[in-house]
Amino acid sequence: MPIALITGITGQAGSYLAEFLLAKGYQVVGMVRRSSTVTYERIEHIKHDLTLVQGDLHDQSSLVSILSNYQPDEVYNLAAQSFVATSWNQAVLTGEVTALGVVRLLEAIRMVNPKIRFYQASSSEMFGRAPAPQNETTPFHPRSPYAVAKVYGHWITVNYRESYGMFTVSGILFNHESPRRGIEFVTRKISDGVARIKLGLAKELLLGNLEARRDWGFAGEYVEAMWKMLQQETPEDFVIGTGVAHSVRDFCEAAFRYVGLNYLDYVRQDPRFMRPADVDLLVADCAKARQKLGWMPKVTFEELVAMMVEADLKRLKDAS
Ligand code: NAP
Ligand code: F7E
Repeated sequence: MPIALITGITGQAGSYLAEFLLAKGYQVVGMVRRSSTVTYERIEHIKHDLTLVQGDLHDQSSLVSILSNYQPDEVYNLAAQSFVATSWNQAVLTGEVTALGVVRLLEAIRMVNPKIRFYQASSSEMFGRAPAPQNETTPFHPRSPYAVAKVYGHWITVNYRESYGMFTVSGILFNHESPRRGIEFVTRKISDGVARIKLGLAKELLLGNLEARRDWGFAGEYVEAMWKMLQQETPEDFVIGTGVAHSVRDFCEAAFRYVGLNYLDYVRQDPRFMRPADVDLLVADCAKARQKLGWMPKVTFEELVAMMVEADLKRLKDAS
């Protein structure tokens, strides 16, 4: 039975990846950090099939002992301070976890077993201002402390491959969303806001930049691409997205329309949600993933919006 270690297993993508690998017959070891409250909401339904171990990307020795104790064949590094807006308020912490956390894990792998296959969760945010569509050869122009940290994570992953011949790959994923998305990210903030307004629990929805355009796909499908990257004969980096961009305004329009409302009656702009520097347009050219991995997303933008609004309506109705 192959063994996979997932850091960030309690996060959105980690929970889908764990489900996917369990279905493939893996023993899934999940690294969780100690906190005063339990953060297993996204993995509660599969918790008994997982091996959960305490560790933290800040703590090198915890990484070494997890790798030594469980001897994984594959490591998926999904842990990060992943919220872009927070990265301006906690720039040093973001660098510690999202950048240096990667090299701590790579060093631990190099020391314990350099044959382990390693996946790094890189991000389309690294492209920032680079002209769209973006692919594996597009130069980076990061626009936030988060994106800068991810650029370090990307290049150190490439560097360990080139320096030590290790099987390390960087998956450059564009925004992926789902009903399990953190509530502060814009898609989930909108789906939750729409559901609250529809159910009479809120009157308005406060947002920042409505014109930013993103390539939004369904997280449940993107985890297969991560796994496929580690099954290749040679390690290479891949861009993963849908190839279609929509604005935050489009997302609002579609989500409110889904429940029979007009977003213009409820959405207000609030400067508190504007960023010091934003990214205007990200859209993936994922021709390489299509050709080499045979990976293609199926869930459309409209289906994603509907899935997220439905899930929030159900959650809020069940809670009332
Ligand atoms: P997420 O929901 O924010 O999950 C982040 C995970 O990292 C959580 O499990 C969190 O644990 C863990 N974590 C944070 N700091 C840690 C630390 N110091 N040590 C160990 N674990 C720590 O993120 P996601 O959306 O699933 O994204 C997964 C990865 O892909 C992240 O690296 C993100 O930056 C990257 N990425 C995401 C997207 C996207 O659109 N979602 C696109 C490209 C790349 P707690 O539960 O304890 O907080
Ligand atoms: O913002 C705008 C905001 O926070 C998207 C992370 O998973 O994907 C994610 O980063 C856009 C930005 O995601 C609000 O200014 C407007 O232009 O949902 P977001 P993100 O910054 O794209 C990448 C690929 C990652 O790697 C990251 O880890 O929406 N926006 N009004 C708003 N954003 C938020 N959060 N809240 C608002 O009220």
